[in-house]
Amino acid sequence: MKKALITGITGQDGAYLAEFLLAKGYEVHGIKRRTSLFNTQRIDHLFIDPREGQTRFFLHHGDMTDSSSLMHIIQKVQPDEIYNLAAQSHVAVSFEEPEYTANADALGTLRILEAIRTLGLTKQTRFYQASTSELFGKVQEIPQKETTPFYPRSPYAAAKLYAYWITVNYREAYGIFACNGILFNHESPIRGETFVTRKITRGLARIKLGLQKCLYLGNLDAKRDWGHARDYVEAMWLMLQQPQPEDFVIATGEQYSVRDFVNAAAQELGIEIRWEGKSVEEKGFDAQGRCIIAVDPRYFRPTEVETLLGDAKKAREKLGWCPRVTFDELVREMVQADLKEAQREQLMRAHGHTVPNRQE
Ligand code: NDP
Ligand code: GDR
Repeated sequence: MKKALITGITGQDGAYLAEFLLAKGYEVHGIKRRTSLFNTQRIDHLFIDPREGQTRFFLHHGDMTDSSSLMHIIQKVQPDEIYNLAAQSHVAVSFEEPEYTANADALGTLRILEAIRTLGLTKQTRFYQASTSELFGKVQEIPQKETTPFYPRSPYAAAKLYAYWITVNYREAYGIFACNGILFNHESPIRGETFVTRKITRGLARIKLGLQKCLYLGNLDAKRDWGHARDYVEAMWLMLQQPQPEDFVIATGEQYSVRDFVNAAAQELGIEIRWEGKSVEEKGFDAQGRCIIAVDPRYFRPTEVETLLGDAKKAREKLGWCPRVTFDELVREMVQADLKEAQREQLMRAHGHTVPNRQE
């Protein structure tokens, strides 16, 4: 039985990847960090207490900023594959916490690679690094592919740039089977609530049910290439099954603006939006003339990535990978899940329960 170790298992991709690998018959180990409240909601359905039944799913406490925990876990598990998904992954937050972001995202990657090397696992353990389309930042070529020059535009992207190159370097220097997946944005119903897609589907679903008045957003003109996380974790696995370690762009090849995403989600909910104004003054009104979308400059970034569009030709040809879920299907799945969530919230309120009114 193959053993996989996933850092960032409690995140969106970690949850989908764990499910995927368990279905493939792997023994799956995950690293979670200690938090004062439970942080395992996305993977609770996979957990079986080993004292109560047979399981192939194990969690270990560790942190990307703590070499000793990483070293200890890797030594104990002796994994065939490591998927390094853990990161401070929010671009806007990285401007507020640049040093921590560099520590977790850049040095954290080095710590794992060093553990593989010093534990003598260079021939045994294959390594996947969660690289990102944010590396392209201020784009130098359209669409972006593996050979497009990088131009990071945030502390997050700069940290990921280090992680990208240290992965390449450990591959070349020590012969580690190490791959960078340069993944474009991928979303799902379990996407973090503060990323723009989930913020939109959750916000509009709550507006539809009268739980929220207005959704405040930043740059509506930003364009992204959005896919579904379930499709993208399969590409991670495929990269580690190849005869040679290589880096791959994973993307849909289709691009939409944040405003397009709002329109698509609103349509799915039967909300008609009329847009008025430009830039910071832009607003979206519903059929009753109520302002339900407004721009809040608080969400603008000091340096923005305006447009990203990927070309996944290499992945198509070498991995046989292509996305299955279309943009409309992605939006529909997210909207329907958030509508259910909002209905649950509405019911709780109707029965007198106190529900926090969390809005980003
Ligand atoms: P999430 O933000 O959903 O998950 C991040 C994970 O990393 C969580 O499990 C989080 O733990 C964990 N983590 C954060 N800091 C630390 C730390 N110091 N030590 C240990 N664990 C830590 O991200 P996604 O699942 O969306 O993304 C997975 C990876 O892929 C990330 O590296 C991201 O940067 C990258 N990526 C994502 C893309 C996307 O569109 N989703 C596109 C390209 C790259 P906790 O749950 O406790 O917060
Ligand atoms: P991104 O995702 O920065 O691409 O990083 P995010 O959803 O945060 O932003 C996408 C674009 O939407 C604009 N935007 C807003 N963003 C947020 N979060 N909130 C808003 O209110 C808002 N309004 C407009 C942003 O300015 C941006 O242009 C994600 C993360 O998952 C990274 O970890 C990953 O590496 C990249 O995708 C690929």
